[in-house]
Amino acid sequence: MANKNLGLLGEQFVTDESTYLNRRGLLKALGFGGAMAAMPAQAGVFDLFGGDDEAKSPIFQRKPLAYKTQHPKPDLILTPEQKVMTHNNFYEFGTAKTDPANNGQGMQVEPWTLKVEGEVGKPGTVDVWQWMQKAGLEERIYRMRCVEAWSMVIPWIGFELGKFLQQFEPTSRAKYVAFETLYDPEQFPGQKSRRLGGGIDYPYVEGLRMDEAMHPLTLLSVGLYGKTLAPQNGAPIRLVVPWKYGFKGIKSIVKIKLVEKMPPTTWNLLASGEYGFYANVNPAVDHPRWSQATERFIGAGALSVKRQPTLPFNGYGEQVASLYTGMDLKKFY
Ligand SMILES: Nc1nc2c(c(=O)[nH]1)N[C@H]1C(S)=C(S)[C@@H](COP(=O)(O)O)O[C@H]1N2
Ligand SMILES: [Mo]
Repeated sequence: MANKNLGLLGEQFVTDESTYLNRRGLLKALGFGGAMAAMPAQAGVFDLFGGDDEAKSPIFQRKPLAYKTQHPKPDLILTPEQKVMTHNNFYEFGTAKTDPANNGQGMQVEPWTLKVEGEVGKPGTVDVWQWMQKAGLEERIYRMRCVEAWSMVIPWIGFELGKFLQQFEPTSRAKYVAFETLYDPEQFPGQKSRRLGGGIDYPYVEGLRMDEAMHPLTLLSVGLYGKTLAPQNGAPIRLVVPWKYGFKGIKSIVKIKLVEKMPPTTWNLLASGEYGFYANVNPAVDHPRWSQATERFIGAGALSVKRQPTLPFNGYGEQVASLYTGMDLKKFY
């Protein structure tokens, strides 16, 4: 691991000297100056600055997509594509931020079938790559807030989950939607080893209440920055729920099941006192081990990594707060 990091950082320093010099200046200012020589082996220290740039340039071929752009465009500063693609959580590929980009490049994402079943009049199987052609894709620029208190702004491409689900004719008994990630230990080293996979019992599962699933902000994403998703971002299809913590955005989905009862969710199964089913972004409810009042926004260049206040519902309160009227959000975290 240390050797691999050394090599990658070496390469990066040669190709992008200005970034390196800036970063060194910043490190000095923060009191890391003397430790520079030891830095390359300590990816964790670089993680302070957004964990950017450590991963190898992706070899995975992303295809350009045709999509409608957003009008008006939200007034948000985008996280650079390179950072969206190299600072990831996808424990199936390992728990370090750069593991998904480094270990995901050989993932077989085509063809891909997505099953929709459960409380629906017309269960079905979707060929995701065919669906991409006819879905009427649109760009959605959303904030993303990870429960670990870092955030990004990502130009997703996708379609509304609600509109997608309608074609399967949900029954009146459908109260929740359960999602499942591919289970394939041959492709996911984290599913082979509990240590690499962060102690999660795979497959990764997630869920939404029916009204959350049908909300027009809720997206099934098949791309970002104009192209199809890379494995590390959840290729070929993943969920994006912008007012909830990032872990709700389950990646590489193979099954969607409409159900009557609240389905189990991976992080809640792992630590129910720390991660609830709802997981709405809420600066007023701290994680038991850290504050959720602020976040580290990952922007362009090491110097733009800045702390900013976290917004209720991640800034989407106007659109979604009404889904939770009368609910105690401290209890239903
Ligand atoms: N299957 C699966 N989906 C997952 C995760 C994961 O480990 N496995 N991590 C989640 C977390 S914690 C976050 S913050 C987002 C990160 O998405 P990104 O890497 O595309 O930014 O994916 C979520 N979806
Ligand atoms: Mo996360």
